[in-house]
Amino acid sequence: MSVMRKAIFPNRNFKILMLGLDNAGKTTVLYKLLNGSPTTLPTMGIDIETVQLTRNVSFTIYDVGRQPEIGALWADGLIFVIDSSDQSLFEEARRVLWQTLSSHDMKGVPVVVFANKQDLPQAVSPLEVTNSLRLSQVHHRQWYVQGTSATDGSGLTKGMRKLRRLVREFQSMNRS
Ligand SMILES: Nc1nc2c(ncn2[C@@H]2O[C@H](COP(=O)(O)OP(=O)(O)O)[C@@H](O)[C@H]2O)c(=O)[nH]1
Ligand SMILES: [Mg+2]
Repeated sequence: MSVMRKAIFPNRNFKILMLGLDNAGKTTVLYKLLNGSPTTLPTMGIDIETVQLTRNVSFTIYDVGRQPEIGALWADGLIFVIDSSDQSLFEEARRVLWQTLSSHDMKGVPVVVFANKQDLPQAVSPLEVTNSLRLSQVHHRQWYVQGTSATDGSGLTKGMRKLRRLVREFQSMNRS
């Protein structure tokens, strides 16, 4: 897994922001991504979590409600984690996602949604999550929805690779 991570983000510093409602699965995602890493985690799950995912990739997690000033939302890429098994929270999740995307610092920044907890029987499909978040109305940025199960790790590598690709495209567009 750590070799995999190096392959995903070589040669450059990236700041990835991971956002989502409390209980969506953010900390679990991070632990899974860090699994096998020589990095020792600092206190997790208490304050804002920032870790060095690889030498080049820093990962910052915000539970909603603990967000910093809007200017601190700058990132190269956004991961939005949603609990696909709890539809009662979809509207709140949508509000938070759209509010985040409206931040000036997030302008054009690609977003990959982790439609998490796909292992649960009551989970809705990534397509239904896409519709609930109204992603078809997101313009002027690349987005992608990846079904994940953070507890067993499925979908995480695929989602990270997709994010890597979108971030690179975004950066090459901005440079030219
Ligand atoms: N079944 C299932 N449970 C999950 C999954 N991801 C996270 N959880 C559980 O959901 C709860 C909240 O996860 P956590 O990572 O703390 O969420 P956070 O508040 O977003 O950091 C924990 O009990 C996790 O074990 C998943 O993919 N499937
Ligand atoms: Mg957490």
